[in-house]
This record gives sequence, structure tokens and C-alpha cells, in this order.
Amino acid sequence: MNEIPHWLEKQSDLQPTNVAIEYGEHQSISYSELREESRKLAKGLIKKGVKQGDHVAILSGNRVEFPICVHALSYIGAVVVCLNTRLSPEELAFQLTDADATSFIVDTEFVEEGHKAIELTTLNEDTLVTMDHLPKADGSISLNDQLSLDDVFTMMYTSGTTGKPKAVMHTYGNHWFSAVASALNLGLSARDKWLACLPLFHVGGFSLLMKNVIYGMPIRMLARFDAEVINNEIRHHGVTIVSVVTVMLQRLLKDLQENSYPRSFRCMLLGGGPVPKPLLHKANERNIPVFQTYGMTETSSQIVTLSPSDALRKIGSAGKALAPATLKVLVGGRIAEPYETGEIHVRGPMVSSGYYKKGHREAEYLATGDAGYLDEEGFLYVVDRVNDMIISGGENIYPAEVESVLLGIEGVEEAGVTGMPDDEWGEVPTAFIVKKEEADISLEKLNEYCRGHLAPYKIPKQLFVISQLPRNASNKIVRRKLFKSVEGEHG
Ligand code: S0N
Ligand code: AMP
Ligand code: MG
Ligand code: MG
Repeated sequence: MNEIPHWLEKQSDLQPTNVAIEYGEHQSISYSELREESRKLAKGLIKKGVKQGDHVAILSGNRVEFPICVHALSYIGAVVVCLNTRLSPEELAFQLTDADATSFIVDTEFVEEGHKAIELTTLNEDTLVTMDHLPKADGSISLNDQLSLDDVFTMMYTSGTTGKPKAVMHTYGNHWFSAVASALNLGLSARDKWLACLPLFHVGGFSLLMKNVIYGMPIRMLARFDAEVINNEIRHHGVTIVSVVTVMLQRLLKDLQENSYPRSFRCMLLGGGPVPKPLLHKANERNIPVFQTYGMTETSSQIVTLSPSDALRKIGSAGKALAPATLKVLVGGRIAEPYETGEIHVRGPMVSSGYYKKGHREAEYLATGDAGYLDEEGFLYVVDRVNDMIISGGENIYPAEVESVLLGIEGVEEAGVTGMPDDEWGEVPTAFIVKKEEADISLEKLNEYCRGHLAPYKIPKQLFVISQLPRNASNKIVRRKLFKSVEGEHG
């Protein structure tokens, strides 16, 4: 059996009194306390009926109970289903049902959404546990002291091209190799403290909880993104690494003004979506050690990373594949020439083997759905996406999902959605609608309807009413031609 000692048992043995997590104003929890709390919760949950193999959903902001729940579930051998707090109750209900969740742990801040979601499922109200009333128990209940690398540990939703989200399954081994690969790439210092401002329910944020217990490295957890607070943490409180998406770095630079970061701050890990080159130049002028990285939920976070020593020479590149990973660019099944754009394929022990209930991937390489090319030295440049996904502020939006909601609006005959460049969010969704004769469709009406069904970031920010959608020979919407079709009709 491919087993390793439970990582929290290990850290609490190696460094029981050292700080594991700093949170809130001046609070912290040591490794032995994190272990104690997680074990008590595991026993409490077992008494409540949670068993090995159960799927337990978590809907939570960045608070210390999140990792406590995650570790408690690992002690039981239950699977953690991470839910995005920005989703509508309808979207949450879909994921709870699809994931076959049998228990639901909800942050007090999202209790209303949690209850609304559960009403839309066949789950019982009493399966919902709020984070302020987590069951704790003592006594001799046996818990896992080993982790089997092949067991599924987490499920995180990502969108499917057909419209409905699907759950990426990560094993303990995926998370372990992801953390190890990152350390081999970024290095690890005894002084390191990683700031967690990315939401913990996405893999970029979640991976910090893993590094925390795999490396024994403290993390500083922040409840929400506040550029001033984060700059203060970096400048004055010993943070050495932070993971961000583009809009976060933009806000940090704006708040930083003429100030600078200390030399001990060694890595601004920037990923989750495209990065405008002027931002990279600006960060470089301010001596900010930006590491551009490419990764996705399926790769358990980073899989390709560029170090600052190459940052200027290779500006805009996402770098090279991490030590245990391989990358190739394919054009119609053939390896692309240098500078020839094709679909990025990746392979490595951090790559998920499949989606829940969708079967395991047969191919060794994962087809990422991203388009890119390698230069003559093998540095990767991500240029576009093969599919029509929109990325707004690091959140993915699948046009098909939004379109199917728009079709529910009275008077909407057909709907197409595509991304529009946006200074703040990178891209925002735009709707193109063919309306029924006589129908009155406005952005306001669309907004009002969507609010009940979709996370706010997925709601189209602009509306064009047109007479027909551009379609190809097989009648599929050609989303890339949507803006052109407006020009055709109005200009
Ligand atoms: C950028 C964030 C923090 C913005 O949220 P903020 O400012 O907290 O917003 P609110 O105050 O809640 O709301 C204000 C208004 O803004 C709207 N809004 C919020 N977010 C968005 C958005 N993304 N797009 C559009 N609008 C948004 C609200 O709706 C509200 O509007 P009104 O006022 O109209 O109601 C937040 O968006 C955020 O946290 N983004 C990041 C999400 C994230 O984690 N993305 C990465 C996901 N991908 C991965 O994890 C894989 C890649 C990866 O692992 C990685 C990524 C980065 C770095 C490293 C790695 C790695 O590999 O390790
Ligand atoms: P997610 O589904 O949230 O895991 O998002 C991952 C997606 O973000 C990838 O498939 C890419 O489309 C995009 N992405 C991540 N990193 C980069 C990068 N460095 N440059 C461009 N796009 C990126
Ligand atoms: Mg994806
Ligand atoms: Mg968001």
C-alpha cells in the first residue's frame, strides 16, 4: 500500500509548539493544537454518523475552522467537497447533489445560502452543521494515522464545456506531489510564511493548507482580500510568499504607492489566469519578485512556473514544467514546432485522474483546453483557450452555463455569451440575445433574473439584442464571432 504517515500527526510530533496558522487580528494555532482540534472534530463527526468514504461538503470563507474541518475529514477518511461561497443556492444545490454529499459544514456567514441550498436537494436539514457549532468529542475512537496516496481526498468543481460543472477529484498523492513539486521549484526556507488570501475553496488557496502540514510551514490566513492589510503583512509581519491572481496584484501595486517590500519577501506567485505584460513590467520596476505560474484545478495548483531570474528575459512566459511534471504542445496529434500554437497537454503525479462519476482519464496526458506555444528553449507561453471559457478576476465562467440560464427569461429566443476585455477583472461576460417579437429585454431585467440563479460574477455586464446568432455548419454558436455580428447589424 502506498501510505505515508498522516501529515498533521507528523508535524505535531516534529514541532508541536510552533505556530501552524496565524489568523484574525493576532490569533494563532500551533501544530499540536491544530491536531487536537481536528481530532476532536473528527470524533464528533463520527459520533454524528460521518463515516470513511462519506462526501462532506464545506461552504466557508477563509477561517481557521476550514483547515480544522479538512484535517478532521482526513482523520476519518471522508472526502472533502469544496464549495465556492459566491455561488447561488441553486448552483450550490446542484453541486451538493452531484457530489453525493451526505453532510454539509457551513460557515456562519453563509448559513442562509446553505439552508436555501439544502432545501433544493433531497438532503435532510439536520445534515447541515454550522462552523460555530462543530461537534467535538473525546475518547477512544480510532482515527487514520496513515494516509493512502491513492485515496481521493478532495473534490472541487470546475466547469464543463457543456454547461454543468464537474468535480475534479484529487487524491492525497496529488496534493502531496503538488506540494513537493512546488518546494523543489520555489525552494523552502525555515523563515517562510505563506499568506493565504486566495479563497481556500479553490485549489490555489487549498494548496496552502497542504503545504502548511506537509512542509511544516506557517501560513497567515486572511478572511478577505484587502490590499492595505496584505501590504502591511508583507512589509511588517514577516510574510515571505503570497499567491495572487492578476486583479489582486493590480490592487496591491496601487495601494503600495511609493513603498516597497522587504528583501525577505521572496515570492509573489501569480496565476489563475492571463497576466497583462505592462503589469509584469510595473512589478519588475518595483522589484517585486513575481513568479508567473500556470496551473488549474486538475493539476492541484502549479504545474508550470517561471522564476524571476528568467522573468524579464522571458516576459509573459509561464515558465517550465515543475520537476515531476512534463508538458507538451500538440497540433492535431503532432508535437508542435517552437512558436507554433497548439493545445497544452500536461502529465505528472499532481494531475487528477478524472472527474467524479465521469470515469478515469485513459490518456497519460491531460488535455488542458488551453492554447499555447513553447519557445526554442522550451518556455511555455499561454496564449488563449481552446474552449470559450471566460476568466473574471480568477473565477471561471462557462458561456454555456450562463446561456442556459438566459434561455429561462421570458421573451428570450436564443442566447450567446462571450467575454469582453475589462480593466479590472480581465474579462467580463457579455450577453447577445435574439428576442421573441414584442418581447422587451433589458440589461436590468436580465440582471434581476440572473441574480436568483447565478453567482454575481457570472451575470453578463452588457447586453446586445441582435437578430441572429452566428452559427457554424453544425448549428453551434460561434461565440468568437458574437461581437462581429453586432458590428454587422449595427455598424
Ligand atoms: C479578486 C477577489 C478577491 C475580488 O473579490 P472582492 O474584492 O473580495 O469582492 P467582494 O467584496 O466580495 O465583492 C465586490 C464586488 O465585486 C464582485 N466580484 C468579486 N469577485 C469578482 C470576480 N472574480 N469577477 C467579477 N466580479 C467579482 C462582486 O460580485 C461584487 O459585485 P457587486 O458589488 O456588484 O455585488 C475575488 O474575486 C477572488 O478571490 N478571486 C480569486 C479567485 C481564485 O482563487 N482564483 C484562482 C482559481 N484557480 C486556481 O486555484 C488554479 C490556479 C492556482 O492554483 C493558482 C492561482 C493563483 C496563484 C497561485 C496558484 C497556484 O498554482 O498555486
Ligand atoms: P481553474 O479551472 O480555476 O483551475 O483555472 C485554470 C485556468 O486558468 C487554466 O486552464 C487557464 O485557462 C487559466 N490560467 C491559469 N494560469 C494561467 C497563466 N499563467 N496564464 C494564462 N492562463 C492561465
Ligand atoms: Mg479548468
Ligand atoms: Mg470571485
